[in-house]
Amino acid sequence: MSGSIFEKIIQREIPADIVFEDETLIAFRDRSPQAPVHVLFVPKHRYDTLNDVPSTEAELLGTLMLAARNYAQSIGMAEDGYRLVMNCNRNGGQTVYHIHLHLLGGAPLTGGFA
Ligand code: DGP
Repeated sequence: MSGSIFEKIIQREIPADIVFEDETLIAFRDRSPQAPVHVLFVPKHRYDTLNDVPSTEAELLGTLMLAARNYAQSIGMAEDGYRLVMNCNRNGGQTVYHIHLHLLGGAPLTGGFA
């Protein structure tokens, strides 16, 4: 399959507002923010959906969550709270087929998130 839009961001082929990066993942602001803070945490190794992640990669999923938690803490958002979301496939509202964790916060979040 051809490169995902997020692989293009990782490769610096298209611009993004990157807030964190290490050898495992990259985090950048969502281009269509659904909250005052809306950052995507994306593993550099691509899996199309959560369904494709083998159980041997449990650590990768934990790493994504902890990176999002750490970022929320670093910007002073953790005490007030935030939401983490990973959409899967059509009914989950997934539009980019390269797994990513949404971090949403900065204001009270009411209702759902799609
Ligand atoms: P999801 O619906 O869970 O697949 O979320 C995909 C998100 O990715 C969506 O909120 C919009 C965001 N997005 C899509 N393309 C780009 C892009 O090129 N740059 C940035 N920064 N965000 C993007």
